[in-house]
Amino acid sequence: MKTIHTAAIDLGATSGRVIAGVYTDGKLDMQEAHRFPNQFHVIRERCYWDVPGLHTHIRQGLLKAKEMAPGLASCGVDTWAVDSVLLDGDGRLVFPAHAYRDERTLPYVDALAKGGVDKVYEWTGIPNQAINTSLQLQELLDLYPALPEIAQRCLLLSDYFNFLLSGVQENEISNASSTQLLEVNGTKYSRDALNFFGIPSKWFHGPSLAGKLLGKVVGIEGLEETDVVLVPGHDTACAFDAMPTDPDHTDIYLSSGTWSLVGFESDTPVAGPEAMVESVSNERIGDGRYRPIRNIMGLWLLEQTLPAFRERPRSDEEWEELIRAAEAEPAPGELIDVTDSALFNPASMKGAIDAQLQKRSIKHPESLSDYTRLICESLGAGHATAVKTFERLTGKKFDRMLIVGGGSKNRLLCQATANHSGIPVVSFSLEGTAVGNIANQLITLGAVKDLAAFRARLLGQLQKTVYEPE
Ligand code: LFR
Repeated sequence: MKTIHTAAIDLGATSGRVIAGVYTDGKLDMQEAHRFPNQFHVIRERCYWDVPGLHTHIRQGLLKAKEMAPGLASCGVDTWAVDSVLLDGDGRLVFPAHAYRDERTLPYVDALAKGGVDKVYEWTGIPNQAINTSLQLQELLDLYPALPEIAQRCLLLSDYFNFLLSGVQENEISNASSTQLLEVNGTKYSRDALNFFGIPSKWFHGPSLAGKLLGKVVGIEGLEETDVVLVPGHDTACAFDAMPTDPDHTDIYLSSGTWSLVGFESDTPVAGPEAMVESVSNERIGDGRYRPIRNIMGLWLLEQTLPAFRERPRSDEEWEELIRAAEAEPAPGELIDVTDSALFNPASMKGAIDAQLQKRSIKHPESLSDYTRLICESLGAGHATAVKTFERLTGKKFDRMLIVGGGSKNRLLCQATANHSGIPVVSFSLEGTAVGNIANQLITLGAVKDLAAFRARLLGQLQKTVYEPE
């Protein structure tokens, strides 16, 4: 029986981690090698990621993983989507990396809504959203028309960290599909979309499907024998890969963290004018198939409300207490509209929620537990709407919702989702993104046949909690 050691580098918008995976005889054990907070920084109203800091944490995390498992076979990187860096011909950064919550793209959202949005959706299957790479690049190109002379390549952040680790520049498909620049009916970048946004086609190559060896780690002493595997670069694609779905069920998935991503796996996109109105994003799986999703604001609403309260939870026990107190509150009569763009990046989330309620002549909550209840119920309703939308658009009937990620541990959120959607919610308290990342490494290394085989084994090992609709 052979043991294979891998490391998942999994970067989220509010925290990053390097998880060491030990795979022996069909069983996966995961241990946290390194965890660190992440946030974007605001300088003169522009939002930036600390890319050098993240790189330092990746290196530290890999060295710790290597200490835990001297024969570290491979590593893989997944990150949040849409944010990119531009590189010159020597691979040097042309700009610091902008963060997607920056309001610089808002005028571009309006402009696209007024002209072109239907065409762009027809070409790419991605709706008009402020976070899109397309609009982020369009803004930079408008400001700096000479940019294409200096910048030779655009890499999403997962692609960029792969480049720093392996020396190889590739655009990976799952993250490429979040740019609004990939064609929806094929696996290439859309010439139409690139032309429409005025983005040089030389900035993007491929894209490559996940599941390929990029080469050995370069520049980190002690890791010369470790392979860098091109896993799905988008964290949500990794989380969906980790869903222990079983072939007897028709499952819809929820990856619940800063964002709530509700969607399913499909051989075909969910396209057309109605899908556009419903903001269906036809993102991709690492193998090129589709992962139609609805992108809902998520636990960002709660995370950002906490700073307004002195008694905010700081440990697992305090979180448990907060959830218990929120469960004891009466269910709110009126919910927040979780699609309200005023909640995207407000100076005060509590203030923005109160303002939305006030506009609708609804009294705002008082205590943190009241807000927690209101937010979880409202997210539950948002998740349910997404399920119903997909059922209406596809004619499918989903009989369960599988949930992974931070929110899968939140009973209130899981129960609210089950209640509003009328189907059982099956929670797997799983670091889904890291599991999917490791699964893709094991498949690429030849240790596991394919995703179906991985999921079947995983399912046998997992504890699950089922929330029946009440
Ligand atoms: C989740 C996620 C979502 C994407 C958002 C912004 O971490 O990757 O899928 O829409 O972050 O990149």
